[in-house]
Amino acid sequence: MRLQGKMALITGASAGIGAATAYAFAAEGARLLLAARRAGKLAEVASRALALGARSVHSIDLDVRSRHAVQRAVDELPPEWAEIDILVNNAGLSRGMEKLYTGRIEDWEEMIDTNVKGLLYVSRAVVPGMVVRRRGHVVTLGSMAGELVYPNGAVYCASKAAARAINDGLREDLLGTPVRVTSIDPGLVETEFSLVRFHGDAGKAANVYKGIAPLRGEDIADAILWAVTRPEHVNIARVSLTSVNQANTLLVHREA
Ligand code: NDP
Ligand code: 8X3
Repeated sequence: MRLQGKMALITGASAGIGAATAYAFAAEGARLLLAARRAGKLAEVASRALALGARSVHSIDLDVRSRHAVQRAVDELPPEWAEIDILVNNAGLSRGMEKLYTGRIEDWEEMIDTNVKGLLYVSRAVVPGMVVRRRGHVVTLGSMAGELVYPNGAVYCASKAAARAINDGLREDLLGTPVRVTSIDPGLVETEFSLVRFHGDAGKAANVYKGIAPLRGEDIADAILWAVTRPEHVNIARVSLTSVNQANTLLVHREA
């Protein structure tokens, strides 16, 4: 029960890493504020989190791309949900695998609006309260893709390189406060990520993980839980993790 008395906002909690993090935090007795666009999926995650031990759960239907909706959602939280101790900036996606000179501009906009602008909007809305209360921890999902660009993925990789810079900048700007800032940078994790990337093409999505033992959402949740349960004077700047079959974004070993 290492998160008893703590309240966490998890964006993108309706699937994948966000849902797994909700379950991991629930098992440690946290109060959970879950945000995403698919209310039905969020309700399923909420009820499982309660069954796993979450002290209480409050769900918000939120599109992080909408600056005003994000600020309104945070401003209008019921008083008992207003004091966020842990923010997990997880909402994010990739769209398409295309050469830069032929890529769909709509895909680029969706990635940049979600992964970069959404990250900024949520952080801008939540972090001031942490500074005033003199407690808080911001955990952002970066990616190996933010460290090493792979072909046909320039815009997604650029969005994660931006997340890395934002995270580092936030840590610098919070120096002198007790608020901690952590980047979690995974390699391939089997979630809905590739299904979303390929606009629902399940065959293409399955090929991404073919012949490897990919990371699971639970593995990433475990790293997040570790980072947020260190002693209060310890700031984990970055956790970089891959499956044993992956060395970096360009080098993956697949069994025949
Ligand atoms: P999933 O597709 O399984 O989950 C993505 C989550 O983000 C969903 O809950 C989705 O909810 C939410 N989301 C997407 N767009 C928005 C939006 N505009 N507003 C609010 N919520 C949104 O993917 P993952 O769990 O794998 O991805 C989570 C994070 O981890 C992302 O930031 C991703 O870039 C990062 N990551 C993933 C890796 C992987 O290989 N899977 C590796 C490295 C990093 P809904 O659709 O209901 O809004
Ligand atoms: C997700 C990992 O390599 O599919 O950030 O881009 S990868």
